[in-house]
Amino acid sequence: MKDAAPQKIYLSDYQVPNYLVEDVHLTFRLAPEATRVLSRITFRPNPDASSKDFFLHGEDLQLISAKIDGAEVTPDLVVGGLTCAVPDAPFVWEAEVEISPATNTALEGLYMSNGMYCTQCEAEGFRKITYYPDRPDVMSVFTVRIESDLPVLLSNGNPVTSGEGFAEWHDPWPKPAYLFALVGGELINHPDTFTTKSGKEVELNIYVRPGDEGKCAFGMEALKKSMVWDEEVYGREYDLDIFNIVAVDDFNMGAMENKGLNIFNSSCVLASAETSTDMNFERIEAIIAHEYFHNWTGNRITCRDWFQLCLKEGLTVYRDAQFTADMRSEPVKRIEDVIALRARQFREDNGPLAHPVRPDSFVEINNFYTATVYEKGAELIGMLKTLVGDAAYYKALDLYFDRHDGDAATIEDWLTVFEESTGRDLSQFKRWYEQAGTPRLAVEEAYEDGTFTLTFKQSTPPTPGQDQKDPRVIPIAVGLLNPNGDEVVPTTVLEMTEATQSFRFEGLTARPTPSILRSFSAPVILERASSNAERAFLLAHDTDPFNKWEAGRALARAGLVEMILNGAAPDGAYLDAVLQVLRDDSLDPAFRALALGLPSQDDLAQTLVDQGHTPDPQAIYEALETLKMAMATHMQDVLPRIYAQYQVTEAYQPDAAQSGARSLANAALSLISRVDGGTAAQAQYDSADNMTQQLAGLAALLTAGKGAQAVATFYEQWKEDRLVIDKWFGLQISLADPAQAAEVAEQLTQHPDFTMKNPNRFRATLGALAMSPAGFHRADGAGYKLLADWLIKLDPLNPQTTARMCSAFETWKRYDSDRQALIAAQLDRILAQDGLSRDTTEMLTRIRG
Ligand code: 0A1
Ligand code: ZN
Repeated sequence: MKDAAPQKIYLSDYQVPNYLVEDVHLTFRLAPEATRVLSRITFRPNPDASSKDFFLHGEDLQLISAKIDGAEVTPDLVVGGLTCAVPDAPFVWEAEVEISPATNTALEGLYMSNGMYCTQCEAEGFRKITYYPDRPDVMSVFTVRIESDLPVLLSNGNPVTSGEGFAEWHDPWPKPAYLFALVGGELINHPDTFTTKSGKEVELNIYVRPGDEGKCAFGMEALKKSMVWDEEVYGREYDLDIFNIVAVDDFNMGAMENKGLNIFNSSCVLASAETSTDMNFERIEAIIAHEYFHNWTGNRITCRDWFQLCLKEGLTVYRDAQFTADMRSEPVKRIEDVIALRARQFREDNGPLAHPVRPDSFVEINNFYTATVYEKGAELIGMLKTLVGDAAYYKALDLYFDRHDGDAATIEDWLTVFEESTGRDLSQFKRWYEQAGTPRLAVEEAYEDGTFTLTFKQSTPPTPGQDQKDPRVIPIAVGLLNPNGDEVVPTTVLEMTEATQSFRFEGLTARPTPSILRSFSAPVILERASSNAERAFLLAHDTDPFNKWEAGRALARAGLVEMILNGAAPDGAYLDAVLQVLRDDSLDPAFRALALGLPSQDDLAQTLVDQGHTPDPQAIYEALETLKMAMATHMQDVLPRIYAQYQVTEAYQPDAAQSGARSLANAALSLISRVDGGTAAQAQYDSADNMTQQLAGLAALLTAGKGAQAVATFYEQWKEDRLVIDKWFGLQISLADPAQAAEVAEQLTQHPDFTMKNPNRFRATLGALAMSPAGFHRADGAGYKLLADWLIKLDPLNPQTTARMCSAFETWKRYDSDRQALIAAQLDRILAQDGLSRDTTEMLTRIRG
């Protein structure tokens, strides 16, 4: 059955399931193009349901036979599944279906990757495996038998028995179908064990393709650290005898928290010093933690329906960020997260794809695994914690785990727990879940007779389908500095609840300089008239590391805007201020590396739009290049000193201290290469014994225009390592001259190693182009056309990845009318394709507006 016209699904239409599932037995007879799936499911009518209609989801299944209580039945095959007459009492449903994993290029349901069978069921992939009520509020215990000659056969839960050609698994914890997983392959195991705080021994395994076994140790350590951390910080223990992780090369997302059997994009778990950068290590540690933490926030307590996705994702992202902050540096993690939030979530919130953290409608749920649901969802948890305080937060979490263990819960359940446990009314806070758009927070200051007054005004621009916004509660962390730079009022959280609200600080002896929104205490855009002198003052004196960094960023941004709009020269005050930071050896090197970073091209484009201008992508690019050159010359005396001082001489470790030192040295190298003709970069490239150093060398060579030879040797050295070759594809495009980026990308799509069947490779190539604004937005439209050509080719194979990449076009309305016309033509060309997927159609229709 093919899909009919895409239907919009509304949160307000939620109905409880008509039938509940007591238990599920599945048998898989694995064969690449003809896998048989036998299901035996005990259903019972739901006493709370108002209808007796029996409907099972099913897609791309060939039904072989069906029985109810042992008697053959002939169900009606309808769009998206089947219906059948059933008894008005508990009954046993049996079905046999045939599916074809080898031809499943969408990577949803059961598919094959390099000869290995694996599954991806979130959000609605289980219906491609067998007929089932594929919705998260139907939870059941699963027993799974896998029949195959492959040596490794895995599913959720604990192993029951295995023998020649089969294995059986039983998962005692009731779960929704989206957490089901199966793996079969010739895999190598990296084993370990963990003893929980109550003394239970857990077997841990990371399964990988032969050849990758040397890249598992870091992931295993990260897993064990995550298990300890969740016990210590949230009191959460692991609940099965075994925890398996499997690495797969072809995967649409980062990783998946299937109960007891996490499946990872190999790029998010495999790590070695030679092949992974410091940034890769940090990300891998965070994703392993994220998936592990889902065992409680997502699996033990799941979501009632997909509108509640942020219930598990916002909370789990928040938890993994806390973990990274504890393992590494809290301020550095916060700055990195805010950079990412602004780059992805603010961008989304400000355009045609804006939606609430808890959306109220969707066509394709896969399109709502967004920065808003994940990252803004996490910001909401952080704000809640700031508002109620740490102790009350953990007390509320204990109540949440106690009360909702085993439930498919809602945001209402979550907020009720906090209301009951803290006595606070959270009805205004709830607006953060319901209203899309980033609030603007304008601030004015007054000082009189020792009293300093801050007056805030909040407003949120309209977003698609939401014209009016109500004021939200905003925690605003503020500190005050006196004129000599000392802090006179330490961080204080102001709780703003009105549209306009003033806060007074009394008993001051001089007009202070405020440091507002410390640690980025709320996901808002602060609008504050400030002078460069004041920014430089905060950069020098603020005790809050986030705002110290933020002041430097604001200073850089202001100077760049002057350069872009008025052809101004680089701002000398900025160059002096950054030089001071660079020289200050008392500051964390990782912080200094971040302070040397500049706002992105995309950030500057949005800044110009906010100031009423139409951004010229090429002018933005050139201003950034000019400023980097000015930094390189202005700091010429200090950079080589920094570069030498922060070389790591000990054996490579991907920890915070070493990676901080390398990030500062490499930030210096990147500037040095602009003035030394690439000499230092070549030396580093030639002598590097780890990927962080080698890739930084290669990047600096490409920036210096001296990369050709290194690009060739790098390929020769790494052509057997697909994750390293992804980097090779991406870097050549993102560091290409914007005038050539589209051609470079196009040539790379002709390279024998390019394949659109692997999402990592596709993203490394076309994604790199889409994320290089000057190249992508080249005035002749070559970037738009190339991306559209490839999205058209990919959509029939992999709708999910195609749809996600459409967001490259989400900012199109900010550009001039020529560019808008070129983009519109490409959007319409894609939309006109016969049989375009529901995923891509929804994304492009929303973007087109
Ligand atoms: N729940 C996973 C992410 C994930 C979501 C959807 C997927 O397929 C559509 C796959 C993975 C996580 O948050 O890690
Ligand atoms: Zn998640």
